[in-house]
Amino acid sequence: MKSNLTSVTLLGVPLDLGAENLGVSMGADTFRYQGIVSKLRSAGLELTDKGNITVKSRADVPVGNPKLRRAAEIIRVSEETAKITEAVAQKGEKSIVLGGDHSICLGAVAGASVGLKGNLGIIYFDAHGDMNTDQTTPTGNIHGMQLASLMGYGAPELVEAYGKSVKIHKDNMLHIGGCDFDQAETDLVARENLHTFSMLDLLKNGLAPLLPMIDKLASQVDNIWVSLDLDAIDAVYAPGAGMPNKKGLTYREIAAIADYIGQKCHVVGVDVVEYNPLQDENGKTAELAIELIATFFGKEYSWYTHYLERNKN
Ligand SMILES: [Mn+2]
Repeated sequence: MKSNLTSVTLLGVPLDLGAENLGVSMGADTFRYQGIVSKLRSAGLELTDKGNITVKSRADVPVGNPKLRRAAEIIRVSEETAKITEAVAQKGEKSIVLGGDHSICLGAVAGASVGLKGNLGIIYFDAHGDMNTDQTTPTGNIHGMQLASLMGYGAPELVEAYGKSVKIHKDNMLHIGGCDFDQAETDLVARENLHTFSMLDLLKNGLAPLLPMIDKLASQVDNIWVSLDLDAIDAVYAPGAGMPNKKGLTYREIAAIADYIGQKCHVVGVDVVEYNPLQDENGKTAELAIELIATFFGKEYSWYTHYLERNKN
């Protein structure tokens, strides 16, 4: 019985200092209110809720360097997060990390990478590139920089958070759902030959070219982290995003991609970020996120599975 269960640690990081007041600091606790723990347990994950990392409130955190706003507290929180995801990864177990804004991904992935000695790739769903650096950022907000930082590009204090190693080798990154890259991000992708599958790629060619990209990543590394910015999903399905997106992935697209990842990849961690409960509609964004987390781990949670469960007899 127990062998069918997957041990997973759930952690909340109510950090919104990487962005400008997007209402995302309540994300993790709202997921709990929505029943994430019992719902994922019902999908077959042996979940332990570790609670939240403590984060200073915005009023108590100086902006500091305008090109790396509030970096000191973000790095402190990242390192606290990383200690936990490192320990989980070392035990061969899995993590779910709930934001917060997308800068929480920096520590979550850094810890998992250190715990797995760098044998980790990332599949990164986002409308935006999140590949600015302190040199290129138009805003100074760190939630637009962590993907670059994880690959070793940008300010040393972010790149070297939780150890000097490059956390994700650039060939082991796959970005999906982009529709709003800054020019500097487009330039970085071209210069470094980074792997991206944009909304334009999807509209031109359908999902067919994405599947071998996922297969290739899964053949290069033993472990995959999935980072889900809810703004990758169309606002019709995910209105509760920090920056709702009218050009995003539809339900059937994100569900199909998640299903493929769940079948083909050894997913060791998932973060879900930029959830703004104030903009959600009847909790439907949270419900979709819970379903997608289960799917990334190769499990099933949806109204349909519960319908089947209830009608078993
Ligand atoms: Mn993002």
